[in-house]
Amino acid sequence: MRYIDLRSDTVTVPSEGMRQAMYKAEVGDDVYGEDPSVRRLEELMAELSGKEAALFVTSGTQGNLVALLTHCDRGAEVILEAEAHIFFYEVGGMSAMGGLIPVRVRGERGVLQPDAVRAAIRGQNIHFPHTGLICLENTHNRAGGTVTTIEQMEAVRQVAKDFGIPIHMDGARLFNAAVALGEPLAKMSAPVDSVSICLSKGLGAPVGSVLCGSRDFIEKARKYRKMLGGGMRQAGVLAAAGIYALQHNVDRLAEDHANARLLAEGLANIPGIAIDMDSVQTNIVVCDVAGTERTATQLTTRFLEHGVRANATGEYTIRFVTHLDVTREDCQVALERIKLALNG
Ligand code: TLP
Repeated sequence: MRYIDLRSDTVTVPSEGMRQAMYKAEVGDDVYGEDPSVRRLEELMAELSGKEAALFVTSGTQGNLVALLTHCDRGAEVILEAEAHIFFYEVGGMSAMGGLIPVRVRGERGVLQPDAVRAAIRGQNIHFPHTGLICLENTHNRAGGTVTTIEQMEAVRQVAKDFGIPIHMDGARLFNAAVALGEPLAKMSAPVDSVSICLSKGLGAPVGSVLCGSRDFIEKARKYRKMLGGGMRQAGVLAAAGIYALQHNVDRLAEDHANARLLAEGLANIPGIAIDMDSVQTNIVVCDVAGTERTATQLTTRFLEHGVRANATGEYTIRFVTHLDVTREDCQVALERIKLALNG
């Protein structure tokens, strides 16, 4: 039986064309700034994001941590959405490595509300830590791949501007947001000072993310990347995969979004499974399985026995993610297998 892997869009493997591009990549020592493929990727991403400069980093986690260290001094508070990936899934790096204090603000379907951000900003008081940064996450992973629109980002930008606080965006899946809204990446990045964008999720590259920002910001960030062990040498083989992904795999994200909707509609029709259909905006489907009277882990174990991989993300929540290695037919088959698993 061929497993249908819906655990994450990180599970994709490089295609033949991508492997060819990696094989042929021109390389050099990137710590000396001599890898032409890395430089090309960084220039391309700076252009696409509308920022002055970009930095190739090893992962989304490293991109976010480098950004936080670059923006903030130790002891600062960082305002982020209550279930932000930076808080939830990055091993507490912001506090362990940066001495930063997370200030969690509940958003609406993962979207930070300007009034709530304003209320979380510390005033001038000898007792208070300083608010160093506001973080957005677009799309928002734990909220189900939800999109923050340009207007919503602009509203937060206005608050940030009033207090002189920079904004970093965890844009691991910013291309998904851009495709869902039909907006260019540069417009999606304009309201923020820095953005970290993953190549190894829906875009299908094996490794890497790119941090984009002003020239000064990226120059400082390059040093933090080195400090964290992210100074790579002949990284052009990886950058070439990223360039290939940008050239071939962006527009097709719309297919993943359509497949996620198909999956969500099918799942919502299964007794005991509940889905907030308004949260299904891109390639992630989060469903509540409490009505099946089984836990998420019990169910994902049964799904696995029937050839479907999915992740339990809470006691009664399961996440499915569509990506370029699953087809529409795979999603239909997955639904049939899930129904069988539930009835067995
Ligand atoms: N998310 C992974 C897991 O860590 C949960 C996934 O399977 O979705 N920001 C966001 C919004 C992310 O979803 C992820 C990865 C990251 C950052 C971190 O990227 P990597 O895995 O490259 O460090």
